[in-house]
Amino acid sequence: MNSRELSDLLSKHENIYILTHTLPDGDAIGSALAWGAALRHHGKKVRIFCPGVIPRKYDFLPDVSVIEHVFPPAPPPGIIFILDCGDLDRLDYMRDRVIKAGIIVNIDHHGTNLHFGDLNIVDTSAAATGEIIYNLMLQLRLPLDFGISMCLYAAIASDTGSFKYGNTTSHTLHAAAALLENGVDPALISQKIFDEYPHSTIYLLRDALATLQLDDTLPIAWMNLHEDVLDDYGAKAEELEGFVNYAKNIHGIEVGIFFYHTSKGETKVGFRSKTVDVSAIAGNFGGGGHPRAAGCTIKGQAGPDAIRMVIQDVKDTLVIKSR
Ligand SMILES: [Mn+2]
Repeated sequence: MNSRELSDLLSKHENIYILTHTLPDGDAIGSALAWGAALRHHGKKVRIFCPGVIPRKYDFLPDVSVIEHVFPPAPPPGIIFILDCGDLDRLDYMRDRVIKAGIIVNIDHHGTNLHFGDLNIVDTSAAATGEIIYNLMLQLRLPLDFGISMCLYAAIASDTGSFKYGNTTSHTLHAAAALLENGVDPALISQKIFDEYPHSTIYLLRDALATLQLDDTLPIAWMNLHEDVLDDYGAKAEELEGFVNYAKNIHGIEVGIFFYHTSKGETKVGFRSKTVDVSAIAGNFGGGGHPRAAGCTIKGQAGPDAIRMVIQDVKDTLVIKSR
């Protein structure tokens, strides 16, 4: 049982380092803050790290300002919790320091998780890492106060698209119900996470939709944007989150793809699908994720060639699937 090993480990260590992934989403941030608060209340010395800017829409989460962006070169020994990361590359520039820093506990729900930890708590049936943290807190009898409940609710609401996606299970809803009983305001959280955006976001969306293309024969739709456009509007890359769904949600489309060409000369690709396993397609390009939501980065290519290469791979996958 994972929780037994985990509680043994926790009884032996005072210093706790919690990390989550680059381009953090609500699950990454909410899970890390909740787990951090739970262990801090349990008497541990906790530090939380993220190799990326925390989007401003999460400013309402308690203690979000404690998240640090530089991992120390030689921190006092302790337990390193890596949350919501399928592989260590998701730690971006922090990776090399982190893997030398101590015992790694990998807590994640991605089907593509590489089990890189000394202890791996990987539950692919969980809708969110926040749902796993919720389970662990019950198993370890750690109290769920209002702040922790809010962070966990934000985490679970994020990864389920407000309980709309197929990953939502009865257990997910039981967890959410328990969090609401602790006083969480679901309307406030969905407004903060889903329903508010800066002016720049809507201009970016307009420009992205102007590039929308549908394949002539196969149910694939895609859009692209270049980082230069973001600079024009003073926008941040995090504002692109969710754009890919406009392609996927088109009636009759199976796979929606969003291509983001960076000034560094690479293309970040986001896939969403209705039934096709896009984590396998992302995997062909060194990426990963979930069957219905995945991503990869094409290094050294930021233009039509990257798009052609990926679209061809998606087409091949759909043709093989239809046979
Ligand atoms: Mn997640």
